[in-house]
Amino acid sequence: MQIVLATHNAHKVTELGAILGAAVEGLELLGYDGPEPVEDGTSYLENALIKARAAYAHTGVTSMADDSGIAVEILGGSPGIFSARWAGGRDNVANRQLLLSQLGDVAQEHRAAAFVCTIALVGPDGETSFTGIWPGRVATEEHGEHGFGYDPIFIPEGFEVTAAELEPEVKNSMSHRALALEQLVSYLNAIAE
Ligand code: ITT
Repeated sequence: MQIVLATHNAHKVTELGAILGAAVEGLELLGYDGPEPVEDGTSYLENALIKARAAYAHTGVTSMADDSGIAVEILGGSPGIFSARWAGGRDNVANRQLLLSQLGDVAQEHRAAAFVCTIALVGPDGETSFTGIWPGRVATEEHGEHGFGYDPIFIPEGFEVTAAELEPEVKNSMSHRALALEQLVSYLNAIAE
């Protein structure tokens, strides 16, 4: 079954491919020349559906989109769906620095956060979606070189290092993205039977 991965984020393409154990192709590689959807939804699900519907409408191929972010408890769930542009642009370094400064010297026990990933699948059989949540806390400073986005300031539950200090295989075995994708794979296997 061919599935278009409706994302321009190369890190998502790499992680989804590694989790699936298969080569997956994002929009760039496919030479996508369709319209860019406006992500103006009010939830991860709405935004994931906006991206997957746009890719399916243009390509006619079953399309999968990932909308994700980091939700910080003491900030009422922010940045949440605004994670990509938290500092105004699409600058990961600025996003991380802003979040660290917003938390300041808040104590460890009040720095709870979670990565959230909703994957939407849109195709001729309709629409479905799956969500994965990876709990942890926000670090006080950046550590690690792996991963992307907020990984250098996210300490997953059960660890004392950031997600960016974990080997990619470790992150990909337990992340919000892995949890959402596992459900999607089970769904695809079930409907293929
Ligand atoms: P597409 O919309 O093209 O898929 P995007 O990067 O704009 O790419 P989102 O709108 O879903 O994707 O924004 C996701 C934000 O959450 C962005 O700031 C990421 O850096 C961050 N994020 C998502 N998953 C992450 C992960 O596994 N590790 C670190 N940061 C992550």
